[in-house]
Amino acid sequence: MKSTGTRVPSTRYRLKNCRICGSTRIKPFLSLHYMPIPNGFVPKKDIKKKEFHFPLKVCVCTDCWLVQLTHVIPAEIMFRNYLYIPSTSTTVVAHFREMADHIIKNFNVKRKDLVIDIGSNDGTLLSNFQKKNIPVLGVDPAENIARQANKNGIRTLCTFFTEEKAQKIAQEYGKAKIITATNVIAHIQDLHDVMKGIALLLQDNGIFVMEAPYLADLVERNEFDTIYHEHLSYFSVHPLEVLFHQHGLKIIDIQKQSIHGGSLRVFVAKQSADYTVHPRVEKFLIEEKAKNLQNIKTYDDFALRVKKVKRDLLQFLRKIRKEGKTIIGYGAAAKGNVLLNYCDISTDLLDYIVDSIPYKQGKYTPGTHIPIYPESKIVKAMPDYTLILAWNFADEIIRKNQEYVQKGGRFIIPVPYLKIV
Ligand code: DWN
Repeated sequence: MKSTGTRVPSTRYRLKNCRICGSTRIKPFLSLHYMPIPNGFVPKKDIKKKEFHFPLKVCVCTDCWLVQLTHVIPAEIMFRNYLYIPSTSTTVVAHFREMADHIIKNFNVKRKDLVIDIGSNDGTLLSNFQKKNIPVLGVDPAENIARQANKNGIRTLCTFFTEEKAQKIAQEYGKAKIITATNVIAHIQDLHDVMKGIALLLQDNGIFVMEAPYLADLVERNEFDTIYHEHLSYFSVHPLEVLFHQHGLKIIDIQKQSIHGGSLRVFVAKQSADYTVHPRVEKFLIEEKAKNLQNIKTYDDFALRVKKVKRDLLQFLRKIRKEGKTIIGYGAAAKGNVLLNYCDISTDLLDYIVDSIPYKQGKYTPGTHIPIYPESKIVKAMPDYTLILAWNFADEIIRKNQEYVQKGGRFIIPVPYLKIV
């Protein structure tokens, strides 16, 4: 059953003010209880070592309506040796190719322009600009991944992005025509420091392009397992507008993206820059009001649905287990670790998990200590059911496992509601 991690007192790391507007009117609405850090995979040799569990709770600021974590775990604990590699997914590789092509075409990026990616990971996004002879620079704090990116030929600084670091980059490399940040702004503790850095590093007609999971999708699709210690903020357009305006920036366009369970791609320029604001921006703001994202009842109702998702999943897993069925997990994702720990699912229900990332294979999941094997195990072992923990890649995973399906294997998708395929 669930490992008894060492609980860090809930008085530590507690948020006192909204991270965008500073308000103290922040209302908690969902607790996922105590949780290990989501990418804290455990090597076999450390399986008996102390594992710290931190409170995982979300609250909403009733002034700027930013949804955010109530406890902030220091970035040093989470990002110095990081195990998430985007290039393991063909979905993500294709997504980044389309993103780079869109930016180059729509903002007339030339071979003299510098493109900087904050949280550049293994350089997958930047490689698309570099292939077109556009100068690139990655910035990522994970030593293991920055080393890999440099080996891949993507110039990468191994550091957290801060205002001070942005000054140094501007002096050494010049100002950027494009700054990108995909699935990283939500991870940032001091949003104002990073925004100051972006504002000073951007050329006057430069564009900042950020992508982040969209709060409206998270709430509508019950994507509670995307709430984890890496993600400090859960963005909607309204609080982003509040944030950007504080730093002389403006949203000029927004695109909805299906990646990671539903994301926003937000295009930002300096308020002084000569870009018109696309009508889509106002449309998003109107839709958010219509979806009651600025109404506390929306979040209380979401919390009730999360409890139903947990109940339904556990009932089904226990039922088939009792019938003697074999069940495994697919995708040792950070979100998967949240679901497993919140639902208290361990080797009592899942025999093991398969995953494509070599860094994770041979390790155990944090908190629940389920062993992780290469994907090839699934067809050899032919478990009766496979719970897709990386449900944001369900199509890609099912597509690549047709032999398992044809031999009678069944997939379980846990969110937005329990589905057996
Ligand atoms: O914001 C973040 C999102 C974008 O990615 C980061 N904080 C961390 C990370 O979250 P995650 O760990 O939930 O990421 P993924 O990409 O949803 O996890 C997918 C997992 O599934 C990876 O460990 C790789 C694995 N996988 C697999 O085994 N076979 C993925 C695919 C597509 C596959 O075919």
